[in-house]
Amino acid sequence: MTVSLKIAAAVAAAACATSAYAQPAGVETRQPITAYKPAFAGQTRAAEQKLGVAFQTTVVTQGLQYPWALAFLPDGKMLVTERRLGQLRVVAKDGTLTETPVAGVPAVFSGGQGGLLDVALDPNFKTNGLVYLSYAEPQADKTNNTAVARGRFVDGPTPKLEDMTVIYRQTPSLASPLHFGSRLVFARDGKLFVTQGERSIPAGQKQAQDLASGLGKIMRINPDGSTPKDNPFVGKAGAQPQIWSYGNRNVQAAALHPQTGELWEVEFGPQSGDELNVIRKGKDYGWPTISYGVNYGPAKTPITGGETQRPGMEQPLYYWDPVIAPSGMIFYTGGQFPAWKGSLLIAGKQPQGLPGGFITRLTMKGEKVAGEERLEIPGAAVNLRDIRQGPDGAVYVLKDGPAGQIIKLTPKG
Ligand SMILES: [Ca+2]
Repeated sequence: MTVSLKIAAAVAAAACATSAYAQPAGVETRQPITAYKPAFAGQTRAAEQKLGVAFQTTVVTQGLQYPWALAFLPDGKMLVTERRLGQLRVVAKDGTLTETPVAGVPAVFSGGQGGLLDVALDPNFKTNGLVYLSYAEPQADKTNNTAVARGRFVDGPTPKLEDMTVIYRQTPSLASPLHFGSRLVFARDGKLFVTQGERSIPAGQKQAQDLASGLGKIMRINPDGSTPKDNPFVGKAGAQPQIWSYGNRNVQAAALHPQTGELWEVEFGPQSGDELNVIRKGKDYGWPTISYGVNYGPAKTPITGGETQRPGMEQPLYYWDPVIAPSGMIFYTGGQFPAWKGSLLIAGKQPQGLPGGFITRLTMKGEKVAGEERLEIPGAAVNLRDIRQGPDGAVYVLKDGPAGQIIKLTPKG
């Protein structure tokens, strides 16, 4: 080791010693925003695990406006939501965009984080043609809420959704342009999970702990919108029966675990405190009572009482401080990247001041994060909004913004 390297190592060690806790050599080089201590070893800043998988990126489609979600049709085509325009687009396998957007999509509230959000196919799509959309729904009194509608997809030069029906509406509606969630994930038993937000404003935030409110909850419904009888709060006086979990902040990333079939999610924290959670029946995920984040702004004021743990409230499996802006996740199970098999891939964004979007890759050992890696997506200097595994085993990401793209990752060489 040269003298200069020794000095650099000593300086790095000194920097570590002054931070809130001993940091392993993780991928995160920024200082933590908070001084909070993790509840257990490895809950944040796991060791970096560079698998060194070489991949190339190909732009499949450009000319999308603020794309937010992607679903693969059985024939290899793709459905993509354009959030702000409230449009659903059909993209051919070769990337060609059907010029006419899909007709029959419900009207959306498109301010702030609103618009047309997730798109999901019915598990029996091949026989029933049903497509589900989540979106920010405008109300006549200027309030809005997350909603889910479904209809039968008919493809062609002028594609359409027939018999569109709203199957779920979050209540109460609030006048807020923020925190709509949402992802739509079908469980193996055919039930539909709807992830949501708490609408961000104080009036909504506190309702995340209130079972009489639909804000800050993950819902579980039947595909026709009715309530499964085995939901945890069915029959509990005053509780909304669709609730599966509560105390969730704003969930824009969710996927089923390929082995256990359980719902996993990554939710946005405030200023730091993005979380990875396994979502279990009737559990309280703590927001806004406990959090590893602080309020926005240089004062970093605590959320509620500045607590990170409380009995009866779930700890995240993992958290990020500072944030990674998680919006979309998959467990990779494909054949194109054998080294990534079983990894959790999370779409995100570089922190302010740094160029490029990135995918956070986590190696899981059961419910422990055993290693973290960041995969840079060149040229995507805005949020990556969704990530999906294609039928070909390639990884597809959506680049957000007015010049949105579908970008495909395949092995290099
Ligand atoms: Ca939490």
